Amino acid sequence: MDLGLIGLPGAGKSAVLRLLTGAPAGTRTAVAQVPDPRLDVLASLFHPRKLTRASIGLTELPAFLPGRTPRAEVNTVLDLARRADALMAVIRCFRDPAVPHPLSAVEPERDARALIEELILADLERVESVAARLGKSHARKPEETRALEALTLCQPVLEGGQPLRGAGLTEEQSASLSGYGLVTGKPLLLAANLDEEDLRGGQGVPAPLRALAAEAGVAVIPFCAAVEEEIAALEAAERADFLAAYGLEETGAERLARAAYAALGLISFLTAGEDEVRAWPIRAGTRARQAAGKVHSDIERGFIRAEVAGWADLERAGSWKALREQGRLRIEGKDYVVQDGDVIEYRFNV
Ligand SMILES: Nc1nc2c(ncn2[C@@H]2O[C@H](COP(=O)(O)OP(=O)(O)OP(=O)(O)O)[C@@H](O)[C@H]2O)c(=O)[nH]1
Ligand SMILES: [Mg+2]
Repeated sequence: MDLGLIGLPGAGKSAVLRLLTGAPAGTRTAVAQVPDPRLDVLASLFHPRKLTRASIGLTELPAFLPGRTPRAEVNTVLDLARRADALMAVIRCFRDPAVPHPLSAVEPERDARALIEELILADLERVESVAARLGKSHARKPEETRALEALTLCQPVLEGGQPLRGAGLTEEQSASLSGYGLVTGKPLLLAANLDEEDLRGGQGVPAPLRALAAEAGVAVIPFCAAVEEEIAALEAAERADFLAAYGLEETGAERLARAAYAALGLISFLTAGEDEVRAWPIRAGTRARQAAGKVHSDIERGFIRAEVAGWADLERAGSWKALREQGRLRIEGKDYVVQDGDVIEYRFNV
């Protein structure tokens, strides 16, 4: 699963990529591990040889200035955005005059709105052209007829300046459009790159940006790239003190990675043993047998049952054995809908 980072020039996209992935400057695509304190708890119980976190791909898309960047360049960015599973728009909120803003004044709400409108416009153009082409076609395939019906629903939504995300398309309608490269149906997150003072003073996300996010129905995650760089350079012990001084429980990089994971529609089930403690990304709603296939296709094929514990129950019990003795281990069948934070031991036949 891949997250595309979009934004105006100098908003802090590269900083986000660097902070979440640890990749050296200049890298445009890298893998971010998703922080999960539950894994650390399990690791302290099982002392595994290996700890494997869930990961997501991050790609920095080239910057563009809505309304100014030539159309062909914007289209290149949009093509990259179409390949992402979700988008994170990095919005400059920090004022530092040493870093010039391409539109001179720092106005986060304007930048975010311009990006959102650009994406809506791109979809509208696409919807119009595809609908026109399919409408004229005399040899329309059944799936094209379904797509045309869905496009007819999309057009007024986009014309009204709204993204397809909240348009109430059924899963079937969305699926019929999946090959047409629409971007506003993808999950979107705003990452507000704040000034250090705003982070410390607790002012947080500027009110107009917050209002826009609420209006657009998207989450906005505050962080400060400059502060994050400082935190990244600290030892673990110093890090906790540093965060406490800001009144924070986790770093901005952790918040961003977690929000991205959630935006991608992913949750984790966990496996724990002496060999490995690991988080497995699945889509919310995945059933036990299908989830088993993530671990190994043999387990999916030979599935007998899943032995499931909430990670917190396992922590309280201290071991699988104690948990079993206390009768708190749940036995679930193939159709059990796996929950975030379930620790699972699969029983299977090969
Ligand atoms: N003062 C301050 N400067 C920042 C902050 N975040 C980023 N910068 C600076 O802003 C500049 C741009 O940051 P980048 O992360 O390169 O931004 P970008 O969006 O990748 O920029 P382009 O790829 O050139 O469009 C760099 O000089 C950063 O050091 C911040 O929180 N505070
Ligand atoms: Mg960059």
